[in-house]
Amino acid sequence: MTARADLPLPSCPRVAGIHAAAASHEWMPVPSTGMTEEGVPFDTLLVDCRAATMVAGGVAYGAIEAAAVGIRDGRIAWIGPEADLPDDAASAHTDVQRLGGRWVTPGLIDCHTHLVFAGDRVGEFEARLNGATYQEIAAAGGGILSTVRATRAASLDQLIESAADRLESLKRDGVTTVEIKSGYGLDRETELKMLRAARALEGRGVRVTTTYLGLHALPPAFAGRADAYVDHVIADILPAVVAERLADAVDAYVEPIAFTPEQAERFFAAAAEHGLPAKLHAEQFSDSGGARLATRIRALSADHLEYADEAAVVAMAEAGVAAVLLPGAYVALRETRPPPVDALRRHAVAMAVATDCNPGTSPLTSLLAAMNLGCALWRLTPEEALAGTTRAAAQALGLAADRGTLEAGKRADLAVWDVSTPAELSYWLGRSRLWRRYLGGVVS
Ligand code: DI6
Ligand code: FE
Repeated sequence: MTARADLPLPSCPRVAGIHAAAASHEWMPVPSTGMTEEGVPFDTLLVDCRAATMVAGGVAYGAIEAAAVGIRDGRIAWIGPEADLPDDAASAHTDVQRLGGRWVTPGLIDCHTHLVFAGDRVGEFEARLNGATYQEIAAAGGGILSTVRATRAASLDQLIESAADRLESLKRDGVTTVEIKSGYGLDRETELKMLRAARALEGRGVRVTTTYLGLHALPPAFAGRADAYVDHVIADILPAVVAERLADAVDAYVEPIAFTPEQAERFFAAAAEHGLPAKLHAEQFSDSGGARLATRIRALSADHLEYADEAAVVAMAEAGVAAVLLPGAYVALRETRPPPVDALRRHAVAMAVATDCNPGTSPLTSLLAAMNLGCALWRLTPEEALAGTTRAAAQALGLAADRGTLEAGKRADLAVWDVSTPAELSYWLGRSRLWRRYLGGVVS
């Protein structure tokens, strides 16, 4: 195959006009940089399909009826109405695939998970239904700490295999990128083991981004010495994570039962010196200032947000911090205070939706179910729910330039669905209509 870098850039005057059209959100074929229109056919050409591009600002879902998608070198090289395909789009070497009129969307992105852990918390689930609260269980040494004990005891392979099983369930929902956090180790060895397990899952037909959740809970060895634990994380664990390049971002749990904004800020400042962006568990059970911290340090996202007020939302909008909504935890904990969806919408904060898959508060392994719950519980529109697992989820990971919409230049990570409209993705509860997934243009 010809190396893309060797190709001359197009001197075609149409390119400037085409980009201007894209900026005004009209749908036109947009050649990616480096694409020539003469003699460079696509590796793969998808035709006879409808595309929900999820590009914002135009028609609903950024939809293109009778669409075609040209793929080269694992990326989308062209997308538009099939009738506008360039004449030289296909050669004898192009794999032309007819999709039978099905809908193509960006591959889904689960941007907040704790997929790697050992054991389960079924007993706690029962205890909560018998009246105990999550906070009481945590205070009594259960909760996160019980998963920490199980995760410390597990081997690397056990962590990989148990997470791979949950990952298969996400893949059946069309997920092509998953974020995975550590945070059930609370010591150097186990945090590194969790992150290595997460990285190992990259070979299993998805792209993985990893987050070092350095401040999740206080380990018993540091009881009553939270600041000393933060010092330890900064001095001893974070540098080891960085040395092995095991994390793409860092996270902290800001709550009265976990860490203060000041402690989180100290950790985030240290991570920033290593070039790692921040994400936060913020305002899940109380208004503790997590969202305001997220805006102050320009975090990628603030996640949960049930107790965030409008002022926090305004600050998030100004700072470009994405909101990540986690209906699984809300349902599992039988919460009744919804996140401020209306304010987020009015102030145009990107709203992602994720599973928060974890053994304690969100034993949810279906991103499509999270979309349905976001609609049913909080009145997201089905279009917002799909944007929440594509465009907004990419933003929450700092990957908006690379994936999350169907646009020339982005990765050809796609999901193809047997649905009549993209709204149907949010309509079913517990049913995936996935027909096929592409990762880098290859059926996977
Ligand atoms: N994400 C978390 O990390 C915590 N809550 C949440 O939604 C605690 C998870 C746990 O209890 O294991
Ligand atoms: Fe979480």
